[in-house]
Amino acid sequence: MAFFNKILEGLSKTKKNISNQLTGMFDSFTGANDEFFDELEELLILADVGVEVSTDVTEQLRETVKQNGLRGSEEIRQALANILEEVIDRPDQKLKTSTKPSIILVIGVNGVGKTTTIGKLAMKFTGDGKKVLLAAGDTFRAAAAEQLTIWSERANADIVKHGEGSDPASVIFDSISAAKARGADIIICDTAGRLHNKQNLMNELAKINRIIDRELTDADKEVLLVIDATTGQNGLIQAKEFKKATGLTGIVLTKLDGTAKGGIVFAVTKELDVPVKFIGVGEQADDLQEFQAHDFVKALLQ
Ligand SMILES: Nc1nc2c(ncn2[C@@H]2O[C@H](COP(=O)(O)OP(=O)(O)OP(=O)(O)O)[C@@H](O)[C@H]2O)c(=O)[nH]1
Ligand SMILES: [Mg+2]
Repeated sequence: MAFFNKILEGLSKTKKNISNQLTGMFDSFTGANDEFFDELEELLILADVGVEVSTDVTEQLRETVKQNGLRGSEEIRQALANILEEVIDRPDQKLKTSTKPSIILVIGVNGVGKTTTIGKLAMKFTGDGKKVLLAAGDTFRAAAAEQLTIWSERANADIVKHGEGSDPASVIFDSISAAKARGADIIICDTAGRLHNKQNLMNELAKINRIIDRELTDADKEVLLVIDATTGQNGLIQAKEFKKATGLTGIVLTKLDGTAKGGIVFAVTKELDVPVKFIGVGEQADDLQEFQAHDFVKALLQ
């Protein structure tokens, strides 16, 4: 239940938007007519669900209502919940970290919450008794390694860092060697969100990715793209570029506590064809939650 309550709390802004409007819609429900479906579609689009997904969901609901002869607002609301859940429920939602070591590469544009997410993840893993090694792969920004060092101390994790301006790929290489030598369970790699230009960044990430594949061929590898939920559809455009450079295994959607448009969860899953694995609903260590489709939809529609 912790997840559910935390989501409810973290999503209070989102709830004010989608949830209250949906509730309002169902409260003043007079029948599943065109007006009802148009209003629903518009509401979903405004909540960042994305045009395509909003249209799809509305069409599916229309079909379900027709086929099953649904009439009451409660049964229609439940049908909508099922459809929404299906959009974001994926079998690959859980992080794969069973090999020793396994590796998590964390990428995304600057300021989205990569380093904070890494700190939170590190605390989760060390809390579970795992030996964690953090790789300070953001060598571009002066304070980046420092920020990661603070998290490493808090989480009781090892850290490998080089000087500012050094080659990030060599930090990752050294981190992998150190993890093997020290018997670490999980390596979590921080990366820069910004270099001199975007192509540089994409090339750098592709290089890091190749080193990981070469040095840890059989290891479980996660490439997590961090997206700031408050940037809405812009986040999606960035995501497509990152996906091209490295391939992605999952999304971490941060700052859901700061947006009234939680619908981005649906757009991200569908348009990138990648599961949301974690959501961030605040700045504290326990504000990173494993994503659970059922509870998320339940929280939205409550
Ligand atoms: N409200 C809220 N703030 C968050 C969340 N996740 C991260 N932040 C804040 O976002 C800011 C940026 O976080 P960082 O972790 O430094 O972001 P980054 O992606 O590493 O940034 P660069 O290193 O500059 O690329 C910090 O002030 C974090 O505390 C979240 O889920 N909710
Ligand atoms: Mg950072």
